[in-house]
Amino acid sequence: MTDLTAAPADLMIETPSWAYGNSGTRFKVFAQQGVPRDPYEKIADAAQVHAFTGAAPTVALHIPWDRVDDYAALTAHARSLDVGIGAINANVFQDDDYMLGSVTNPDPRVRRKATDHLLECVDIMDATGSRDLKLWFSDGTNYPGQDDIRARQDRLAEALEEVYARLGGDQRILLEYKLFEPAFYTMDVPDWGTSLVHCLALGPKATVCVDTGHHAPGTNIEFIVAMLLRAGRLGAFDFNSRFYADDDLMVGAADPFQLFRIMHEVVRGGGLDPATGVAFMLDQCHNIEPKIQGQIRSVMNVQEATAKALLVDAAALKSAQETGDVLGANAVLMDAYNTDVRPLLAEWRTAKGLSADPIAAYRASGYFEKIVAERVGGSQAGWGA
Ligand code: PSV
Ligand code: MN
Ligand code: MN
Repeated sequence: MTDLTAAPADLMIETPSWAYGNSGTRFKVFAQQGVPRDPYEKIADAAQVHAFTGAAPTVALHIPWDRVDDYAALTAHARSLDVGIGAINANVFQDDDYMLGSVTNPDPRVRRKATDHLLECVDIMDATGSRDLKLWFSDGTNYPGQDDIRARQDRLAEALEEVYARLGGDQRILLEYKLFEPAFYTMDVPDWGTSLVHCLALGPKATVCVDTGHHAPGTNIEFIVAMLLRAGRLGAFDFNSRFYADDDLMVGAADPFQLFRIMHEVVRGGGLDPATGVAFMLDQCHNIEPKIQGQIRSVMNVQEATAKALLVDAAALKSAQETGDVLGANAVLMDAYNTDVRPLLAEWRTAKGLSADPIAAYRASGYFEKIVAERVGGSQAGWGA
């Protein structure tokens, strides 16, 4: 059996700057107390998640939501709080110019503007030391015939090629896909197949980002994970959970068994080895729950699913599979899933000098009361829906 005391602990999870700001739906963005007023304060909140979990050492930025004048100063601020800047997420979906698309827009002027923004994001990666450029395009069409489906793919490929050529030595593109929303007829990158085709054409520094909320209901996400790991192109996860669509709820809240199955394939495919290059990120909004605690809970949920996946008796599973023991093989997985790993994770935390109960420790720390007193007029995450 795997050494449970080491591995889930080594899994590092990136938190998103936008999770700390106010968020909501198209109906209402609820203002919470103490939310950050700028990227510096978002990073300070992310540092709290790391301080109490020991497992969230980086924070992803979204540009322009997190645009600042001096990225070296922002990076130094993060360092001073014992965290680093993670992926740079490019936002080419909020300008009026992008109504008919960004890099796939029929208008070359808009395409130029969008590609320039992606290039600016690589400049920011240079300044912050970030490895990953995360690209999600809201581009698509609402009506049959609205635009040429194939020409849009050509425009997308052209923009990606230009950005890929600009990447530095160890920098990567993470190309995220999404089935629908905001476009309802076609999305230009609707699924992992489309993302993979573009990544393969670009080269080894282009990999797929699997956002767990971006599939049709019932999609077997662990199968996608297995395929991408096999192809060496699983670059990242955007973890969240969903009941219906892109709900962006806390990962492991809606379907912890699915998260376990995903992490089982990650373990099976060597995805916990940092050399495989899989980045584990959260992409969530905490519309009604306290945000820092929501992030801490999410990190713990990923750790629990990972610990259970590491408990799978690989030798017993292989033997059952090879002998056609259907029920035996399934039992191996279910035994691991049904194990309560919380005491083991509590032990691991204590051994690392962390509190066995990160949420209780955070609540007792007084940080929330401090930010409520200090921060007046916190800002929206940038993401109203
Ligand atoms: C789009 O739905 C998405 O998943 C992308 O990752 C965006 O960057 C993010 O959400 C914004 O919340
Ligand atoms: Mn996402
Ligand atoms: Mn999403």
